[in-house]
Amino acid sequence: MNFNYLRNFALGAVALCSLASCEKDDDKNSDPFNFGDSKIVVIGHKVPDTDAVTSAMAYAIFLRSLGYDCEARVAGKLNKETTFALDTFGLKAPELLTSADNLNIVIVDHSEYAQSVDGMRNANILRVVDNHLLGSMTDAASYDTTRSAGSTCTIIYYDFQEQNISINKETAQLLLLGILSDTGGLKPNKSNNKDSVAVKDLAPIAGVNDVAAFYARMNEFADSYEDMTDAEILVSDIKDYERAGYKFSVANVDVEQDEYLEDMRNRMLAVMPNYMKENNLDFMLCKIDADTLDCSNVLYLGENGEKFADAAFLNMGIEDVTSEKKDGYIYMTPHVSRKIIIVPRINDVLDANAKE
Ligand SMILES: [Mn+2]
Repeated sequence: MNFNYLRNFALGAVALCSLASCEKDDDKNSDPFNFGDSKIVVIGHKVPDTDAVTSAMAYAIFLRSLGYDCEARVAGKLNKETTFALDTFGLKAPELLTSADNLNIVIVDHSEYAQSVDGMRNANILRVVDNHLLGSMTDAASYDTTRSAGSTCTIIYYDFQEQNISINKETAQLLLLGILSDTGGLKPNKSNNKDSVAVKDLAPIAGVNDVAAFYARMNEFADSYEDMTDAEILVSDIKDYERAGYKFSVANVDVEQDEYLEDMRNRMLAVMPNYMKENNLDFMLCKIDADTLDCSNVLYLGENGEKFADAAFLNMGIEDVTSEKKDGYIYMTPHVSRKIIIVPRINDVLDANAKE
C-alpha cells in the first residue's frame, strides 16, 4: 500500500470537501505516523505483565485499522495472570520474538533497552508508546510517552478515540485487561481519571458487567506463586535498567498476608546474589508488598546498594509516605509504586553519583 499516496489523497479530500460534509473515513485512511508500508512488529518488555502483552495486541489492531501491515509479539513467557486473562476471553497470545535485529518495531509499555528483546539497538524503532519515565530509548523516530496514565492500554484507548476508530469487543477486552492489571483494579495511588473513564467505557463493550469482581478473579492469579521456585518468584516481575553508568534491577514481589513478609524477605535475599551475578549488575533492589498491611519492604544488594537505597528512600519528604530503616531493608508505608516512586528516586541518586 502506498501511504504517501493515501495521505495526499486524504489531505486533498479534506481540502476539497467542506468541513460540514467531510466524511470521517477520509481521515481514517490517512497516515498519521508516516511508518511506511513495511511490516511492523509491536512488542512490550521482557518478563511481560498483562499490560505489556495486551497493549501490544491492541496497538497492532490500531495500526492495522490505519492500514499498516502489523503484528503483535511478546518478549517472554506469559505470567499466570495474563494467561488466565486471555483464556477468559478466548484470546490467542502473540508468538514469542527472540530478536528485533533489523525489524521495524513499535515499542509499548517500556522505553529501556535493558528491558527489550535482544537486537533492539539494531532495530528501526518507529514509535514508543509508554506510560513510564523515559528510559534509554532516546533514539526512536516518534514518541507517545508524555501522557500521564496508569497503563499503556489507557494511552492506546485515547489513540482509538483521537483517530475516530471504533473499539470492537476484542480490543475492549484487551485494553480493559491491561488497565485493570496495571492499576491494581483502579487503585487511587496507581490510576487517575483517564483510566477510570476508559474502564467505564470499555467494560460494557468487553462484556464485563462487574468490573470489581472480574479484577478480583484476575488478581488471584497475579498473587499466586504456586509451583514456583524462589528464583522464579524473584524474576516473575523484575525490570532491568541502565542509568548513569550503572546496571541494576528492581524486582517486585507480592505477599497476600503480613505474616509472610519476613519469610519472603529471607527467601528473596537468598536468591538475589545469583541473579546479580548472572546479569552482571552493580546492585539490585527487591520490593516486597503486603496487601493487608499496605506496606513495601525494599531489599538491597550489591556495591553501594544500601547507600543508594538509603539516599533514595529515607527522608523522602513525600506527603503521606513514611519510610524507616530496618535490619537489612527499608520499610515504607503505604506500599509504593516501582514506576512512580522507586525508579525515579533511584535514578536521581545515580545521576548524582554518575560513574562517567
Ligand atoms: Mn508492563
